[in-house]
Amino acid sequence: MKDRLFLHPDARLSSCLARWARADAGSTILYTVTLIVVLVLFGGTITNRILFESHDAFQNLHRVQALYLAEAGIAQAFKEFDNGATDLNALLKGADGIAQTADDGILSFGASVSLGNGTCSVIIKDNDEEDGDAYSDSDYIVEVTSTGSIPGAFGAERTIIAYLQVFHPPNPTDVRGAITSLGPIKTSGSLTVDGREHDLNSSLVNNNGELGIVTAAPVFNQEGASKVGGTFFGVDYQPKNKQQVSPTVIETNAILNFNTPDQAMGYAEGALKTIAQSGLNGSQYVTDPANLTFPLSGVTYAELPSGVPWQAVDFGNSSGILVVHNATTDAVVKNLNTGTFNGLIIADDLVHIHNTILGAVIALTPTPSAGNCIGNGNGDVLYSSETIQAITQDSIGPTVLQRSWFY
Ligand SMILES: [Ca+2]
Ligand SMILES: [Ca+2]
Ligand SMILES: [Ca+2]
Repeated sequence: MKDRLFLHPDARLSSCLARWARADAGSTILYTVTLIVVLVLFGGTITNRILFESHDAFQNLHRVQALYLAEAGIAQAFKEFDNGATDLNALLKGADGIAQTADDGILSFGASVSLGNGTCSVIIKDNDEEDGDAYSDSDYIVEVTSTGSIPGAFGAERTIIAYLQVFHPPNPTDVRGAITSLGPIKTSGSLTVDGREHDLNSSLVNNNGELGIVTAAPVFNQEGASKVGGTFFGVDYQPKNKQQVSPTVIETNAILNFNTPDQAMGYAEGALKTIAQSGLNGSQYVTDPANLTFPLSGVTYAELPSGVPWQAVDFGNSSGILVVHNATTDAVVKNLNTGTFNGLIIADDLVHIHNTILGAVIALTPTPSAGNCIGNGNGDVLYSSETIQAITQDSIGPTVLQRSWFY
């Protein structure tokens, strides 16, 4: 008889439990391994995500920094143009004066400047003004490209292109007197013409001015109680009447090398009109003075028809460069009765200054219409190179016309 093995119920139970335990141990390992795999995958995803986010944050930070660097380059170019006369044509060709070489369009601070943890690179080019010549500027506008760069794996580069309009400020030494005229001049009434230097507040700056009257005509007529003063070779002469005036502050038969307002300013012909028409800094261009808005600022260009004088002017508190001119050099502005004008007035035919002008006056016609009388009332023409310079910088200094950002 075959022995049959009978297990005690407790033994069966423990055997069962052992099997279960073995099975359980296997599934626990599987479970643990699965969990580890899930955790590794999940952790990896999170780590990747964190890394990605931090790279993204870095890149964003660097993009912002690069944009600021590009802005700094535009600001630096602006500052350079603002510092004084800038010969755009010379700049387009670079220091070697030759077109199409490596230094073309590089400003004084160089092609690239290190700033913070990056660099900014600035280059100027002529804008497309349809003259077919990228090395000859004819509209005073140049294209400034500034690129800010942050180096490295998560670096960034941003570029700004700005169009800057740049005009030469006049050299005040070209304005040789409080009143400079290509024609004969007569002063009468109690007009005061003072070529001594005055500051922006009309206060006297000693021994630093120009002549009172400079005229290309052979004779200057001083009449009535009108007074003329000025500075001759660094010595001031107070405004005095005809009997007491120092002849040194009056120059007759002066050689004046200009016939138009642009020439008087040293600009290319047409520049002042272009600025006036652009509306830059309040500039205005009119053919009828009734259309002017006061107070004047920037360049005001009144191209008046012959024989139609602009009369009885109240300047209010005007400033800038006022041009009254036409092609036949006989535009008339007459009876500048009230208000103040700070800056430079260039007129073909200027009759009767009765207001206060701080800066200087230039008259262009060799044959004034009204008996050459530039003033017969209570006017003051106070020479101020400081005002001319400041006003011109403000009126027609460099201006950003337009900007574009590139990424
Ligand atoms: Ca060059
Ligand atoms: Ca050109
Ligand atoms: Ca241009």
